[in-house]
Amino acid sequence: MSRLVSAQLDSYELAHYAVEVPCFVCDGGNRHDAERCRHCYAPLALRYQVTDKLAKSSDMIAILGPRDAGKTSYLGMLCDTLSRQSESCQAISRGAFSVMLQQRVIATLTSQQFPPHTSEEAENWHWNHLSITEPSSRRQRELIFPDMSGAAMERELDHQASPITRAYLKKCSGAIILLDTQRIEQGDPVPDFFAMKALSYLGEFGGKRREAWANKPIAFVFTKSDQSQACFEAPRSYAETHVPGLYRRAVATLKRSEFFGVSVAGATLNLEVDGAPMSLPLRIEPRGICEPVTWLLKQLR
Ligand SMILES: Nc1nc2c(ncn2[C@@H]2O[C@H](COP(=O)(O)OP(=O)(O)OP(=O)(O)O)[C@@H](O)[C@H]2O)c(=O)[nH]1
Ligand SMILES: [Mg+2]
Repeated sequence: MSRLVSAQLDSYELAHYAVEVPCFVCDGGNRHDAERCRHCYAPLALRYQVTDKLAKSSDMIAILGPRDAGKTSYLGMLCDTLSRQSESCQAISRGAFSVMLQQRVIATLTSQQFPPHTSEEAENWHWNHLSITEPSSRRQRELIFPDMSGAAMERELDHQASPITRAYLKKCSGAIILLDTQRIEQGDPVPDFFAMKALSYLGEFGGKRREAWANKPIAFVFTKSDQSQACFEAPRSYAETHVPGLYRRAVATLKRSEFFGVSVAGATLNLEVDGAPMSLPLRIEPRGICEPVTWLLKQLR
């Protein structure tokens, strides 16, 4: 019997590590086998998905809103509605990571709770990559957006410190800015101030005409509009009356903007648990969920 054994030489595998894979979001270099970008923590799979032969033209959308604005609830419901409906826009999630947000949000809502706060750590954020078909035009488009933490975003707007956030916002083709109707109804000026700060921040990105935010479409979405019938029925005049600072700025500086009312819950139960306010959805009754995205898609043509 021979004492010789044959061992496979795997050193050629190391050659892969000599070539960096650029992240789709921030263009930072990464190892080919990394799951998330080591700079901005976006899934590296996005890079492969937007360049494979299945890919159609893809746009990144910025989703901006302060903490508790209703981003996670809205985005989870949006992905779920788009993936189920057959008449208007239909969406297919690209990559298993794109189903996570939808799955988590629907699971918490069906257990009659709202989703927990999004972690401030970017490595825990859910990213969505949707391939959307509009049956009327049979056009296909891909939208990519993260569900970011409102607290992290508020910090970013106040300090404007992160080059990665700037790189991400520069690459976005449009934005959805969320305003909390419940807070507006309570006379709280935070939603108005946050949206005005976000517009000022975006306005600072100069560059070529196509890159300037004044020319990009921005949808202002009043979340929790189950709290005000007026907001749901006439969101533009609601904005003029209740968030006048933002309304004037949007009309004066943006070429393409629109206002929408959306809600995920039909009715909520507001409690106080250990001195902290808590809200539970009594009924899941999504309204106006797809309209902001349908409008954005039309603007992106
Ligand atoms: N009435 C009503 N309340 C809602 C609705 N959607 C969300 N909420 C309330 O808003 C809270 C925050 O919702 P989230 O979706 O977690 O908000 P968020 O913007 O993701 O918050 P952060 O992750 O902290 O940035 C929930 O806990 C609910 O109390 C809605 O459609 N109607
Ligand atoms: Mg959230």
